[in-house]
Parts: sequence; C-alpha cells; structure tokens
Amino acid sequence: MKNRLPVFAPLETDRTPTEDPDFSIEELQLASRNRGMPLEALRYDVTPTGLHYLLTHFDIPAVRAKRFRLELRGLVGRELTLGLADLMARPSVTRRVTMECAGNGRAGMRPRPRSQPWLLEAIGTAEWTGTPLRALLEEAGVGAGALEAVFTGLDAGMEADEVQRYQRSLAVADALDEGVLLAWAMNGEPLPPQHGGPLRLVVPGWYGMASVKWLARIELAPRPFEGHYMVGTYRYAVGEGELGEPVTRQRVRALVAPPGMPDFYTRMRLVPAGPVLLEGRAWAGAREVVRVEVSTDGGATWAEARLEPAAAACCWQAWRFDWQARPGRATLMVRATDDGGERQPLEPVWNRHGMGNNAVQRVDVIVA
Ligand SMILES: Nc1nc2c(c(=O)[nH]1)N[C@H]1C(S)=C(S)[C@@H](COP(=O)(O)O)O[C@H]1N2
Ligand SMILES: [Mo]
Repeated sequence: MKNRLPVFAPLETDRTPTEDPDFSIEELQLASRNRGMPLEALRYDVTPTGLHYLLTHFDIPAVRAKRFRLELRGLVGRELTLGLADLMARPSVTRRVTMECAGNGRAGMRPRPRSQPWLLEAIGTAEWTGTPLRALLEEAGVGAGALEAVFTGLDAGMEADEVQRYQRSLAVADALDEGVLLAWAMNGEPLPPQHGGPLRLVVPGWYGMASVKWLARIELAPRPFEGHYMVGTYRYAVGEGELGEPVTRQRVRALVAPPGMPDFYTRMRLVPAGPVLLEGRAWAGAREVVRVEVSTDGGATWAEARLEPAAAACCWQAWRFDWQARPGRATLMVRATDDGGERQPLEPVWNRHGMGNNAVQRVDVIVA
C-alpha cells in the first residue's frame, strides 16, 4: 500500500462537547452515513447483514478483491504479502460475534460530545468467516522485541487536524488471542464493502474500533503505537488534554426490542393492555451476562428476566420477560449484570469522547 499521505492545513473544527440541545447538520450528516441497527432487529439471533450497524470514519474505499494484498511487516521472522486467495486457502473458522461501537449511547451524554450521535443502536451480531490471525503470526514468527501489532486500513481522511489512515494497535498478547480473525465473509457472503470488504480484522469482545476494516497492513512494532485512534480518542478521558484509560472491551449492556407498535414521528410505543412478552439481548464483551432485570415502573421496582446462555463466546444472550401491561403510561427499563459483578449504571458516566455509555435504556410506552 502507498504510505505517503498529503498534507493540508487544519480546518479548525470545534469539537468541544456542547450544551446545545439541538443536534447539528454535521451530526445529521454522520448519522445518515453511519446507520444503526433498528432495535426491532434484536429479535434475530444473527443480525441480517443489511440491519447490522455501520461506522466508517472516512469514505468506504472501493477495493478490487483480485488486486488486494495484505502486508505483514516489522518484527517478524519472515515478512509476508498475501492475496485474498492465499488467505482463503488457509484454515478457516466461522465465529458468531456481537459488535458494538464504543460511541453507542453518546447522544445521551450531557454536555454532548461532537461525533457520530448514536442513541442505542450501534450494535449487531454477525457470523464472521476468516482465518485466525494467530496462526498467521506464528507462521511469520513474532520477533523477540515485538510489543504491539499495528493494523492499517485503506481508508484515509482528516481528523484532529491531520490527514491519516484509520489505524489501531493491539498488544501482541491480544493479537495472539485465538478468537481474533482476518475475515473475508459475513453471514456466509463475501464481506460487503461497507463492512470492510475484502478483508477486515474481527476482535471478539472488544468495542468495534479494534476491528479494522479494509485491512491492508499488519506491522509488529517494538513500542506502543501513538496514532490518533489510539491516543487522541477511544479513551475514557474527562478533562481537556487528559489522556484517559484506553477503551478496550465492551461494557455490560442489555437492550429491549421496543414492544407493540410505534408512533411514526415520535417513535412512542403503543401497546394493547394484557400480557406482553418483552424480549431483547444482553452482552458484556468477553464476559458472561449473569442477570437481566426489568423495571416496568420507571425504576421503582425490578424483577428478574429469563436469560439464555450465549451461543458462543463474545456473543449476545437472549432474555425474555412476561409483562402484564395495564392501561396508562409506563417506562420500561432493563439492566444487565456480568460475571465480574459489573452492573449497568442508571445514569450516563460522562467522558469527553462519549465512550462506553452503558446507562440503562428507557422506553416510554402508552398502554391502551
Ligand atoms: N478502516 C476502518 N476500520 C474501522 C473503522 C473505520 O472507520 N475505518 N471504524 C471502526 C469502528 S469505530 C467501528 S465501531 C467498526 C464498525 O464496523 P461495522 O461498520 O462493520 O459495523 O469498525 C471499525 N473499523
Ligand atoms: Mo465505533
């Protein structure tokens, strides 16, 4: 891949968090490029490909599969350059993985970080087919001084006053996790352009930013990588100029498929009185969800939902709850607890990039 990027003067964009309650045209522009999974799709075990959420920072590159090459460089015993056919000839596995954007819930923070304004829909589960990264790294040979693997996508654009490629790194130990895949198929079909075709990284249990799309280069490096998507964002930073802890694995969260039917414009839910089956999904990155509780009275009382085990590691779990809906208004809430004892907070925990907001969902319902 070409390494030289052009230089442009900064655009002097103001992206400080805002108290303005009105969403901007820039946010609308991002929201219509990066669509979410409609929450009624929580009813599918595997999200149909066209309903899976999307997050792309720059433009979706048009990559010709025939000419595509993956470069493995840096502190390896043997550098490799592989075409898609070379990769597909290697042992392949299919994994069902729940992916969530680290910015999911950002629009619910006050003041509001200025970025893709996700409500709660930056989520999806897919069956990814590819070859384990671990075997490829072992074949090439991980050099003694290798600390991190740096993954580079083919897309480029300007952010933080600089033209850059989308790049993320993983500690070598995390890159060697047996779950990490170089994926060329999604739900049994060739990986579509918007999801990173022809080749992407899939890092199960992590927020989506780790799963680099249009993956063209892997470099084993002797020191921590300090690209923008490692230090300038994807950090739990609060104060301006503060670095903050890195964002890594998904925090525990449950969502409910909104019951009944919606009012078109407000999306208010309209539910006939009587027995209502509430259903949804819960996940916790690499951890297991051990409890899902539902409140149908705005958080005054909570009752335990029936929770299914996960179909695979790093895959969401189905839950169900029988609700007797009585006429009037109700606020439904659902919260999950993982096997490490982490439970979703009732209110957002603020940080300046709007990361990891796993505050409980509230769904307002009119029962007739
Ligand atoms: N090359 C590249 N990879 C990328 C991104 C990107 O903008 N460019 N976005 C990341 C982010 S923030 C997320 S949440 C996931 C989204 O993957 P999806 O669009 O397939 O759902 O891709 C990640 N990989
Ligand atoms: Mo993301």
